[in-house]
Formats: sequence, structure tokens, C-alpha cells
Amino acid sequence: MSFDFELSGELVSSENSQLTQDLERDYCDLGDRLLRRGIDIEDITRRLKAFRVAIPSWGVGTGGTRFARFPGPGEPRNIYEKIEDCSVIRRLVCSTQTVSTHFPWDSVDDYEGLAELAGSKGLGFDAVNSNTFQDQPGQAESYKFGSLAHTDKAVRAQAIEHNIECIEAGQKLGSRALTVWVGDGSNFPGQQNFRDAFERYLESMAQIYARLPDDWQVFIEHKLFEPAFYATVIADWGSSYLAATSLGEKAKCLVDLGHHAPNTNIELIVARLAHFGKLGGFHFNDSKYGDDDLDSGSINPYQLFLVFNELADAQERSQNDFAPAYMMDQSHNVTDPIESLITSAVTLQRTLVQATLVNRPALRDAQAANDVTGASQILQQAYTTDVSPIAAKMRLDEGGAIDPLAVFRRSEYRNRKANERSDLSRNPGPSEGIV
Ligand code: PSV
Ligand code: MN
Repeated sequence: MSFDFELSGELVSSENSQLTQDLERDYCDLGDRLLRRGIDIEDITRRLKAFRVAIPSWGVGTGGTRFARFPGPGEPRNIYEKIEDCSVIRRLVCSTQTVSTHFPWDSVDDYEGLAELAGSKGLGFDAVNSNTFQDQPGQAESYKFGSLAHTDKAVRAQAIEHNIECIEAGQKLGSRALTVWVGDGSNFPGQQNFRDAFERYLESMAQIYARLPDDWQVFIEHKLFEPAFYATVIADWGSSYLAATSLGEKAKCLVDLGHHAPNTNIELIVARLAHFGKLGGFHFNDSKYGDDDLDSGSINPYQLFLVFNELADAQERSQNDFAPAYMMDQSHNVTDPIESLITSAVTLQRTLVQATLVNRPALRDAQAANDVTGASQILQQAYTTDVSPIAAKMRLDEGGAIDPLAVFRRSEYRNRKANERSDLSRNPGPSEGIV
């Protein structure tokens, strides 16, 4: 099937042709080196081919901080234009075949039409995200003091209803999961009764859960703080796990890498959730201080590798029924959003491959023998292998770009869109709030 991508196949091929010879040589060299470690490079490349990570629809626009937003030229003004941008990313990097939508930012009248348009551009839809952390124009109740955990039943009912509408829209789009992140919590000690607030949250979530179609899941996304600066209702993986467990099998936990206290051992959280069948999915990004939403691997690439290492371990143990939803969640303030998303997707591809290179039997032996240096060296060996030829080869084989960023820049796509998309229209997205 041929897709109506936003970026010409000829450009990709002609740019690739200049790099193909070098790539083949590098791939062959790496193949020889991996063979000496007993690894078949073709097998690794095949595994990477199956990797999928969703693009956040809100990520293709400029984000912003609570201080300012500096939109760039040619930004998408609605979900249709966001789909165009996502199709460019998918064209170049290959692994990003789905889009995760956010409502009401992506609301339209005709979801079947949207699904069809996306399909024609080689895209499907991953989890739908609800938004009860901002007030929308004309909305009856305010979320100033919370949503699903609000003290007022009417506010909770409005938030529940919104989540149900998200499920309905998602059904028409072909999504199979709802991600719920709420900012509910308190800013001052004494403001809220911890226990009652959690109870109200659980009651509201149970009503949403009851409306999930049979083949759907709900992902509970925790976050330590912001906008609640004292205590957040779903602040950590413990609260998320308790909520998911009390709701039922279809409820799972979503790990956004930026939603933890500094130095939290996120890979350990991943191992725990996977162990008990509650790892629903990820929002990949990176951060130095808080929920910075920076490009994946830009601050702490080793942590990202260790997360993927746990995923590889879980994969091996589960014999293939382990399938968390991989999504990115980024906010771009000073970079071109498409360039940042391309960069992150390529980093995720590379990191997945590095984790696949870990010699698991040898690691287990070293662990059993308490060979600490040996065990940590096994991880280091995999992490320090330059696997970029594998990711580039996979992209080449799949019709993508050997060097996606270079092709994107060469395409002049952004300039083209800057002419087509008047910046007078509004771009609904995170920038309108504080997230
Ligand atoms: C909250 O900070 C969050 O990570 C959630 O995933 C939201 O849906 C998203 O960011 C909105 O920007
Ligand atoms: Mn997130």
C-alpha cells in the first residue's frame, strides 16, 4: 500500500543514495564485531523493525513554559495539520506509525474522516488522552480545585463525562486505550484530606473504567508535582499501582520519565510494574530538574538504556505477551518540534538496540556469582556499542531515511508550511495551560 506522505519519496531516496555505500560498509563491520560476541546483526535489525512508538499530537506544536511561549513559523493549527507533520516524522524514521491524541485539543466533528485521512498518510492512533487539568471555554464547572478527585460531585461528573467522550472519540479513531493524567492535589498542608481525595478519584475512575470497551485499557499516569505543589493525588507509581489494581485488569500504569523526583530509579519502577503485569505504557522524554519534557536521551541516556534493559528482560520472561504502549511526550520551546521528535525517535531506536545487545545469560551468571564488576561491564559493553548503523539500516530497508534530520532540513518542509499556515489561527495545546 502506498501512502500519501507529506515528503517526497524521491528526496528520501536521493539523499539516501549518497550515504548507502558507507552505511553498508559500517553495517557489515558492525555485523562482524557482533558476530564475535555471538550476535546475529540481521536478527537485531529485524527486532528493531517491530518497534513502534507513538507521536504525541501536542508535541508537533511549540509547547511553552508558564513564563512564555515562542511559537515558530509553520506550526500546525489543528489536528489535520498535526497529522501532516506526524506523517513527515513517520516517513523519515519509520517507527512512529501512530499518533496519540489529546482532547479537547484535537476535537473534530468527524472522527471517521480523521481516521481515514491519517490512514492515507500511513498513520493510526494510539492512546487518547483526556484533559481535565484546564478549563475550556463555556465549560460549566471549573477544575481549579481538581477534577476526578474534586470535592464537588458536579465537577467530578463533568470530568468523568469528558473521559467517556474521549473513549467514544477514540473508538472512532481506532484507539484502544485511554490515558488519564490529572493535576488534582493540594498546594498547602491541610488543604485536602489525602485519603478522601484518593477515594473520590477511585470512585470517578471506576465510572470511567465501567465504560471501557472490552478490548480497551486505561493507563493511569502519575506525576510527582505540578500543578499541585504540596501533594498530588496520583503522585507516584505506588498510588498509580494501587489505583490500577483496585480498578481491575484493564487498568495499568503509565510511566512518564519526567514525572519522578530527581535521582529516582525509574528502571526499578519499570521492573516492579512489569513483574506484576501493570506496566501499561510510557511517555518517553528526558529531564534534568522536573517535568522538563526534553528530547529522549538528551540528559541521561544511560538511564534510558537501563529502562530499555528492563523492558528487554521483561520481554524475554513474558514470551511475547508483553506489549506496553510506547509513546513520546515532549514539549518544545527552543527547537523545531519535528526535529526534536525525529531526534528522540532515532534515540529510542538506538537505545532499544543497545538493550537488545545485552548478553542476558552472561548477565544472569554474573549476578548469580555476585560478580559485580562483570555484571556491570556486560551492561556497559552493550551501552557503549555504536549501533547507529543498525537503526539506519532498518530505516533504509523500511523506506525511511538513513539520516532523517538531514533529509528533513533539506526538504524545506518547515518553510513550505510557514507559507501555507497562517500564524493568525490558534494552536490549541499545552501552551494554553501550565503543563
Ligand atoms: C502531564 O505533565 C503530561 O505529562 C500528561 O501526559 C499530559 O497529558 C501531557 O503532559 C500534556 O502536556
Ligand atoms: Mn506525560
